[in-house]
Amino acid sequence: MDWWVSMPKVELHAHLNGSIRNSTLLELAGELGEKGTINFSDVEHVILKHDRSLREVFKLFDLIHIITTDHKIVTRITEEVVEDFAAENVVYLELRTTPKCALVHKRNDSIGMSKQSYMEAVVEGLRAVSTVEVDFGSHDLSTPADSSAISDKGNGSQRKKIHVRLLLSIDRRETTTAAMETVELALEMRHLGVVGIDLSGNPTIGEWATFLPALKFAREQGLSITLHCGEVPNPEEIQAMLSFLPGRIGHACCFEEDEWSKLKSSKIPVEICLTSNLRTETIPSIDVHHFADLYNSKHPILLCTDDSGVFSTSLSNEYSLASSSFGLGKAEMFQLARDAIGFIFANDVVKEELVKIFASAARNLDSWPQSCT
Ligand code: 6MZ
Repeated sequence: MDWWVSMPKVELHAHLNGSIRNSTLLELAGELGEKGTINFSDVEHVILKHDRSLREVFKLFDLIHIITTDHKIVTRITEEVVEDFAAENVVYLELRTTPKCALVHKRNDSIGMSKQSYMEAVVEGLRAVSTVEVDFGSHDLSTPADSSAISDKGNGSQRKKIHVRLLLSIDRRETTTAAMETVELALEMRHLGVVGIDLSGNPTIGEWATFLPALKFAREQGLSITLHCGEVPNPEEIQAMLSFLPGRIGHACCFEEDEWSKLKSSKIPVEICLTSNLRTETIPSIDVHHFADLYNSKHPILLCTDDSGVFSTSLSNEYSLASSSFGLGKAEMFQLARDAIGFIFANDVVKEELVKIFASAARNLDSWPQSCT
C-alpha cells in the first residue's frame, strides 16, 4: 500500500459530501442527535454500513445533506477532504459539489444558505487548509510561481502542494432553471478555480432534456462538462449523452454493444470508480468490470474514488485494487496515473506543472522498475 500512497496521483471524480471522513460524519451526527434534530442511534449504523445498494446510497446522501447544511461545516469538510487527498499524494484534485440552498431549514441552525453562499463556504475551506499549500487557480492567467509538488515557503522550510479545481454539480432532481442558476454561478466563480460542470444525482430520476439547455450554455461559455452516464440501463439517454460529446463521463456501467462502440469511436475519457461500482452492485464483480476491456483497447480511462467516505476507500486503494485485480504492475499503474493529466479541466499551465511533478517522481520513487524512468 505504501507504494500506491507515495505515487503522485490525479483525482478527477470526487464528490465533496461523499468524501467526508467517517469520524467527522459521526461527530456531526452526534451533535445533531444531542439537539434532537436526528435520532443518532438510527443514523450511526447507516453511516458505518459498508455494502449499500445504489438506492440506499442516495438515502445516505439525503442524511449527509441534513448533517452538512451549515456554512461552517461545509468549510470544515472541504478543508478535511483536501487534506486527506493531499496526504495520499494526490497532486491535482477536481472536487465536485452540488451548490445548495436551504432558505428555511427548520431542522438545524442553518437558516439562509444560498447556492452562492454554499460555494463561498467551499472556497473558504480551500483557503483554510494548513497542512499543504493549495493552488486553486489564482495564478492561472500568469506565469506559475512553482512547478513542483513541494513548495518553498521562502524561509527554507518546504510544504507539499496540491492543485484543486472545482466542478459544480447539477443534481438530477433539479429543474432547467435551477440547473441554469448553477451554471451562472460557475461562470461567476471561474476566478476561484471553477472549471466545469458535472451532472450527477440519482440516475433513476430526471430527464436528459431537462439539463441539456444548461449544459449547452455552460459549454458555449467555455466551461468543461462531465456527465454521470450509464449508471443504470438507459440506452436512449446514454446515446444522447455520448452524442453531446462531454469532456469526460463517469461510470459507464450499463452500456450495451452499440454504446460501447459509440464510446470507443468518440474517445471520451471514462472516470472509473471500481469500489463504488462494486459496493452499489452496478457491476456484479471485479472480474467482469469494463476497466479491463477499456484498458486493453487503449480507450482513455482514469481511476477515481467517487465517494471515498461513503465507500471507505482512497485513491491509493483504487490503484492497488486495479493493480491486483487486472494484473498490472507499478510501471503500468504509474503510466495510468500520469495519463490522467491529459484529461484534467484546468489549463495547459497546470498540465505542464503536473508533467514535471510526475517526471520528478519517476526519478525518485523507491523500488522503481527500470522501464519507467
Ligand atoms: C450519482 C452521485 C454519486 O454534491 O453534495 N453523487 N451521483 N452517482 C453516484 N455514485 C454512487 N455519488 C455522489 O455530494 C453528494 C452528491 O453527489 C452526487 C449525488 O447527487 C449526491 O447527493 P455533494 O457534495
